[in-house]
Order: sequence, then C-alpha cells, then structure tokens
Amino acid sequence: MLNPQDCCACLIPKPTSLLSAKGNFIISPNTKLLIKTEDEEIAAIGNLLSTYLLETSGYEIAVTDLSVDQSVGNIKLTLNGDPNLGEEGYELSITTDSIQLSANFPAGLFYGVQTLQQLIPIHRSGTLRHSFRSQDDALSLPAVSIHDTPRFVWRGGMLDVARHFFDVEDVKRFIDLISHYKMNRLHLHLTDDQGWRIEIKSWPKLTEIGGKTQVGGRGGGYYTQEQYKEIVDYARSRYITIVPEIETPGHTNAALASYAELNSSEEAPALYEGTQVGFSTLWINSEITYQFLEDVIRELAALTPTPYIHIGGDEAHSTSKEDYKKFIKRIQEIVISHGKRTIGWGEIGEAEILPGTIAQHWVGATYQEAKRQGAKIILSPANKTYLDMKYDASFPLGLDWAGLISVRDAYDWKPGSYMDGLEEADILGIEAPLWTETILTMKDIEYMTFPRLIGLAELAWSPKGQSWEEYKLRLAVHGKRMEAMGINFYRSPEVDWE
Ligand code: TNX
Repeated sequence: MLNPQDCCACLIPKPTSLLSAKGNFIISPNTKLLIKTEDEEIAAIGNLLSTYLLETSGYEIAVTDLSVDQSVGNIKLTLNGDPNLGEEGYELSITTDSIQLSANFPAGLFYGVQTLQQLIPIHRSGTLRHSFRSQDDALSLPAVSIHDTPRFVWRGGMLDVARHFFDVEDVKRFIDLISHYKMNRLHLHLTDDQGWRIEIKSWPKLTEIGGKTQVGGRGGGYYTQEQYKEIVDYARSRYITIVPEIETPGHTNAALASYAELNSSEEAPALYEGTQVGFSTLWINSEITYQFLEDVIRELAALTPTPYIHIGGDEAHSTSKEDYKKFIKRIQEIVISHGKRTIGWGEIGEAEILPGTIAQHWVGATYQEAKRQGAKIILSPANKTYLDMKYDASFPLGLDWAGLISVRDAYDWKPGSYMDGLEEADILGIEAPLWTETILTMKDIEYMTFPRLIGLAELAWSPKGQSWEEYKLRLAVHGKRMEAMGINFYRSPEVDWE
C-alpha cells in the first residue's frame, strides 16, 4: 500500500524520471509566482496556477515579473530552451527554498503545472482546500526533482456529441478533466445519423432540421460557429487540439434528412433516433455531394486553427466498394485544398491514401493497408480504448459488442507491440473514444471515462514498461483526488480504493 500523503509516488501519468528529496516547500502569504509577464501565453498559465493555489492554499499568490524578484521563497516558471524537453516536456524542481518549473515551450509549462497540482496533498478533510490559518495545516509540496517528456504525440479522448448532444459547458469540463492527465487532443464526433451538431452557414438546414434529434428523440441541439470557436479557444488554453469529425459517406442520415438533393433517390428520409448503423450514404456520383462537402469543410477549416479534419469513413455498408474508394480519394483532396490533413477511421486503408492522411484504427486490419501507403496510425482498438464498453456484464450504461473493458483491461496492454504489423514509429499515439448511444448526462460521461481514461493517458504519456500491479496502487490513492475533484468515477472492485 502506498502512503496517501506521498504524492510523488502517486502521480498519474507517471513521470519519465523522478527523484524525491527531503523536506517540503511551504506556500506562505509571501510566496510569489515569478514569470515573464510580457509573454501573454505564459501569463495565462501563471494565472491558472495562481487560481489553483488560491483555491487550495487560501492565499492570493501574486504573479510578478521574474526580472524584479528572486527565486528564494517563490515559484518560478521559465522557458529555458532545453531542446531535450521537446515540445511538451518539462522539468520541475521543488526544494525547501523554491519551486522551479521550466520547459522548452509553453505546453511543457502547462503539463508541469498539472504535475504540480497532483503534488498538492489531499487535506484530511478529504478536499483539496488547506487551511491558511494554522501553520501545520498550511499547503506544502514535497521536495522532488522531475524530468518528464511524453512517449506519444497523440494523446486523446473522443466525445460523440451526435448520438446525444452535450452543451459547451459539458465539453469544457471534459477538456479540463482530460488535460489534467496531459492529454492533448479532443476529437469531437460532430455528425452522425442521429444529429448534425455544427452550424454550417451555407447549408443552414443541417442544424435547423438535422440538429433537432438525438438517440431516443429527446432534445438534440448544435453548436453555433461562435460556440464552436469558444470550445476551440478554451481547448487551446488547456493545450488541447480540437479534432472535428464530419462523418462520411455513411452515418449521414441527419444530413440526408435535411437536404433531399444529397440522396440518390432525391428524396429526404425521415430523421432517425435509433442506434442501428450502416444504412445511410451520401450520393457518391452526384456533384452536389462534393459541393456540399466543399462548403462544409471550407467553413469548418476556417473555424479550426489546427491541421486536422476527420472525415469518418467507417461502416459505409450502404456504399459500394468502388464508390467508397472514389469518394475517399475525393474528400481527401477537398481537405488538402483547405490546407488540412485528413484523418479517417481504419477502413480508409481500402482506398488510396494521399500524403499526410492519418488512419485511426478501431477494429479489423485495414490499418495495415493504410500504413503500407504511408499513413501514420492512431490507436483506438475497440476492445481496449472504447470508453462506451461496459466495465462488467452488469454495468448499467454502455454497450458490449467489443467486449467488456475493465479498468485493468484498459491499462494492461502494450500499445507499441499490440497491433500486428505496426512498430512504435508507425504509431502517432492513443485515442479513447466515448460513443454516446447510452450516455445521457455529464455524470454518465464521467462514470464511463473515469478511471479508464487516466490509465490510457498514462500509456500514451509515460515510458513503456507499465505494470498493472504497480499502477493499481497509485490509482487506489488517486481515488481520493478524483473525489476531491468532484469526478463521478467508477470504483472498480479490481482496485483497493483508499
Ligand atoms: C462503432 S467506432 C462505431 C460507432 C458506434 C460505436 C459504438 C466507429 C468508427 N463506429 O458508430 O457508436 O461502434 O460502440
């Protein structure tokens, strides 16, 4: 059993290297946060940390320019230009005198701040609030020296906002939670048979009609372009890249119901509120379809500052092979013409893969075809990473077509060698999708996601060589932290929760 007060031993994801030392750094009313204040991005990270320290220590920690002050007694955040830290790594040194966090880029400082947060002990009240009234109740951080860089560049979650719609506040909370575990991608599955969730100004009926429904019929909804930008900006401030997905050519009933001219029958089908897959397809041999995609991708690309547009491509059971190949080639050309890179589900390996395209494996072996054509692969094997699979047979939420995924199952596999024919260098990283056919509320989202996602976040960040026996001890202690963070997590019987 780990000592719950030994936060260094309980970090998730586990850092690349960590050396504990004697003593603590105590946060006092005089502690200052030293940064280069003229750098707005670093100032924003400094403000996030000082807000967190105010909540946990009770002290207003002044954010001050580092040119005018000294390290001793203070917390210092700097960019030190150490190329060994890469784009996302950081170094954190806590001594009895000072806290020094440095990185090569701001993202590294952000991740160092997440580690710092996990080093704040849980107060005996069970919360993260320490009392500033008495000395022995003060907030103190253990002396430690950490050097930490990620294993994979792609560390993601996916939220299906099409089967059930989740509002901007829910998405922001999801971003906060996953970024705390150093994830850097949020894939939003924006369209499917049951709903179209992103405003497209040149095709307004997509949301006026196609946005009205969801699984089970209650509710629905969509993001205006303004709201979508708000999500993108919020995610950016947490070093998360939003990856928007417009699912094609199947999973398109919401679009087909909105515009008759997208159907080969030239008749619009009814809106759909069930959970079957594979029955819808865009009209592949009509130029209107490509005009439609051109408009959608143009508008989406303009809202998306980052390089990726996901075009779906899975389960196109109502599209002939020949049509599918033609379609996948053309849609990649459209994405490229807007300066973006295409991501598609593994099936796109059956078609011609253009330079820069990424394939996301979920089931089957088509990823191998994609790899052969030069694509990099994102790992989302359904039997390990699908957060919508039940934890056990009696679980109230979720599906089980890919099997039951216990907390151990989601953690205890080796991403570098799990997939036939893939080597570490072929793999961009790991993404954990949450499909929401059975998921209705934010509480449901959290229950399916935690704690499986944080194990997957560790597989994506920490060096290889994981051991479930070791991890489950850290997770057991981490339960208290999730409680203090207000996360509705599943207390799996595989873990001896503190
Ligand atoms: C398969 S994964 C799907 C989704 C479903 C999911 C349910 C994938 C690319 N397609 O449409 O929501 O299973 O687990």
